[in-house]
Amino acid sequence: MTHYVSHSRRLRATPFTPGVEAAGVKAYTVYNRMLLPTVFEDVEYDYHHLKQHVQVWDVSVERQVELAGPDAARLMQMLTPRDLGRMQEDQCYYVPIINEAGGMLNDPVAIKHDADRWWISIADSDLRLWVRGLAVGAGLDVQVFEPDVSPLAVQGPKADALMERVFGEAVHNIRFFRQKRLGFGGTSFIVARSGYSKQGGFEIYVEGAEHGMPLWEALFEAGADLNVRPGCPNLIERIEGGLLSYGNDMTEANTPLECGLGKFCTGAGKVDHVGRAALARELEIGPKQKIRPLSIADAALLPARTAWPLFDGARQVGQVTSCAWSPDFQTNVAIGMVSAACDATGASLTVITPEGRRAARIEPHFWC
Ligand code: THG
Repeated sequence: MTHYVSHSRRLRATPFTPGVEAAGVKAYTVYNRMLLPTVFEDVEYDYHHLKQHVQVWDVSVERQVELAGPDAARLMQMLTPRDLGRMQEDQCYYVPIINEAGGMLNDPVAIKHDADRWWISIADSDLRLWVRGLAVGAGLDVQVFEPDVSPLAVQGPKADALMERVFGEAVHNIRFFRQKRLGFGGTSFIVARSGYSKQGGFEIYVEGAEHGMPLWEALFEAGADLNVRPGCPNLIERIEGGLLSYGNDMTEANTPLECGLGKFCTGAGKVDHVGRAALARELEIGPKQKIRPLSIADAALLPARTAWPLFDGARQVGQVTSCAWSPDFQTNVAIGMVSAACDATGASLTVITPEGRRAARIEPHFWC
């Protein structure tokens, strides 16, 4: 199956699109109404390279929702059950965002500039509208808008080496999910140790689209002998690592407890956030289903385009939401939403895939 993408203003390009296309991007997906590369060489080649070297990723689709004003901190805490009370000004927090019924609206990274200014680095849903609606409804003194910020990720085992060459030794002192403002050319960017892979690395929040290509070019020039390549979030690697994909592995129909994000609900019952009562109720009775790592037997399966029903004998106990063949583990690695009644590790299940019925097993943990 080969298709083309029809371009228009509605499907936004990014500040790095000229670099991505000159490098020969082979496929895109659409995320937050913007282009997200998914393949450069092929998914398996990109996967091995990511685990061995260093890649530069155009993740501009991680759009920022900026909260600015005297009520920014109050609004930010209304949005999430994670307790933000002790968050330092150089920290980034992975925060579940839920509606009044406890349903997941997004699973972004929050960046605190100071009490009056925050960025929410969003997954694929129109979160800005919800945030602005809440601000208007509650009569808060805060601006809510999408700033001209485009994240560029540097991921892989050689990310520290490459980043040092462009931003200096200060990069080594940035701890996991912390950020520092570092100079580049005549400007400076927030650089965080974070990113949508388990291989380590950084995200550079590029402020001002005009700075995109100069930074892209500087990274490729500095990294030639490190075998730097353009890359993108890799389906195989992110499933092995258990990194969730909003819209795929969970939707508004799921709660943070179902998604395994209970450990981020540190403010449950303590702070005032939308969905507090619903979350409290669920904490008492426990989630009815949970995200689980699954392996699926036999030959390589094509990626899932729909949820695949999962059975224990004749009883449906859930669905597989993401799947890929893992060259390193020589099995199909998958993420599924499985009934809590059936979450015994090792449970033998059956999954109905477009390529037929397969044996599936709940794994004790994700692969890396
Ligand atoms: N970085 C930034 N923005 C993002 C993403 C990102 N926006 C979209 C999407 N990714 C949001 N979803 C996630 C999912 C997982 C993580 C971050 C954002 C993540 N999780 C780590 C984990 O699960 O191991 C660590 C979480 C923690 O310990 O705090 O990194 O990638 N800017």
